[in-house]
Amino acid sequence: NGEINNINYTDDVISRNRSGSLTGSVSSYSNKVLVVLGAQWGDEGKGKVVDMLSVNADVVCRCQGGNNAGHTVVVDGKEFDFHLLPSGIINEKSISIIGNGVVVHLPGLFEELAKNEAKGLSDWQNRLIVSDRAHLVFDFHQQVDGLQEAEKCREGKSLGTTKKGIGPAYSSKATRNGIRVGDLLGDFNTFSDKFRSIVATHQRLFPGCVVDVEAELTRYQQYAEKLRPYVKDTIFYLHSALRNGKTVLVEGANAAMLDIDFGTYPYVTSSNCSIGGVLTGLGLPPKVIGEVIGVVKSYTTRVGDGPFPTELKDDIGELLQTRGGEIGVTTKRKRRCGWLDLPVLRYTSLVNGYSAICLTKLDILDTLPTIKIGINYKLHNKTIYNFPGSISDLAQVEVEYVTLPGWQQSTANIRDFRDLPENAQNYVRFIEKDLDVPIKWIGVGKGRESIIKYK
Ligand code: 2SA
Ligand code: GDP
Ligand code: MG
Repeated sequence: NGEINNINYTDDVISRNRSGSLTGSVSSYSNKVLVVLGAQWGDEGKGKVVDMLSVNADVVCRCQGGNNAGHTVVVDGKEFDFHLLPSGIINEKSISIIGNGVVVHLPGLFEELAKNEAKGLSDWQNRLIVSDRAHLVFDFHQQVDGLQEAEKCREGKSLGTTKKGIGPAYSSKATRNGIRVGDLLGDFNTFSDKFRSIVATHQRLFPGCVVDVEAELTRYQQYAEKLRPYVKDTIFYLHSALRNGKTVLVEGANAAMLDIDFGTYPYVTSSNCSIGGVLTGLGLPPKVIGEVIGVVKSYTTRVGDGPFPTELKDDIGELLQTRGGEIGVTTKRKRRCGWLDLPVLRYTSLVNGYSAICLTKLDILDTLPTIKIGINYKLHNKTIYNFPGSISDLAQVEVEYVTLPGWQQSTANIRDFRDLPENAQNYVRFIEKDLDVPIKWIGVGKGRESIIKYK
């Protein structure tokens, strides 16, 4: 009937916009878009933060990445992991959008829906929208991801990708050979031609890539019909929602240090995981962006290869890994762990412009007698004030630390900042003062309820 969740989505609105009565200006939107972004190398706990904020959101969107992401939400002790679906899908009152900047592996998407349905996710059929402009990730992209990694590994230069085909799919997009959701839903013969051609291109480059083209086409013909009810022009939908006073929340995937432009290139993912990706991945102008919440883990983790200046390859690193349950949600790889790195956070704060921070996993530091924080990088014995763009410089930096006293008591049941041990309060204040961004929430456990509202 042209309405989803009371958001008008009729041609009528389009034509009225075109004739002038509703156009104008995005400045007339009464609500600004709320954005949640990872401030380090990912897995900061964005899923939990989005779940918390989605309670007040009409629409929750993913703007980039694919099912490389793994976002955990724990509700009443039940753990959900999301990869392509926005974590807000759990909230029965909000619409979930997979935006044009996302790369979508359809078998993965339907598997994820089925898995979560079995865990109690309901009514998603009325709440999921996928952009017609989103690019598809095919199984052959995943194969190529594996083949490229194996080739790099032989040269000792692997990236440690999730092998979900993300790099190859964004490559297809950039070389203009990609196939979009809209292509799949259009004329199937045209889609088939495109598919045959993209497979041939990949097989020329990677003779080891095996594809049963006819079987894939049959499978995708079925996916087309399965997907059709959920596909829309999400750009228009989102603007209609905003025009109608709806609240929109965006869930960044991966994180700023994995951003293809600003991260530790080439040890990055293939999308813009920082604020720019929110605009290009959803068709939103900067004017409509409101709060940008940086999610910061109280220490640092990284999964995959690449430089990590504050990494701890000792017992403390091991302790953070075990206590923090630092295991990849998608690949089950152990995450590398280290101290909090302020040069990283100052840098990503510049790029993303955080208006607030959510500091997660403070409880994981509960048992430590002392806690270090990386405060500066030195390169060739000189303090540097920018974040090195060169990977070889970054691999050579020496980190200067401050050591703060730990609190050695459990924070897991604390819900008021004033009840935190003094040393824990000081740890939080130290970070806040350095970054000059208010810390609004502090995470002290996995569950939805384990959060301290600070400011
Ligand atoms: P890719 O697969 O091409 O995006 O990999 C490129 C790099 O990006 C890293 N990356 C991630 N880092 C942290 N978390 C991610 N999601 C999963 C999780 C990771 C997992 O939530 O735990 O399960 O391993 C994620 N996705 C990509 C990746 O490790 C490479 O360094
Ligand atoms: P995301 O990719 O940023 O959404 O984060 P992941 O879900 O990949 O990893 C974060 C992990 O930390 C998950 O297992 C969460 O359940 C867990 N988590 C999130 N916040 C907290 C917290 O404040 N304390 C503890 N102990 N665990 C947390
Ligand atoms: Mg994750």
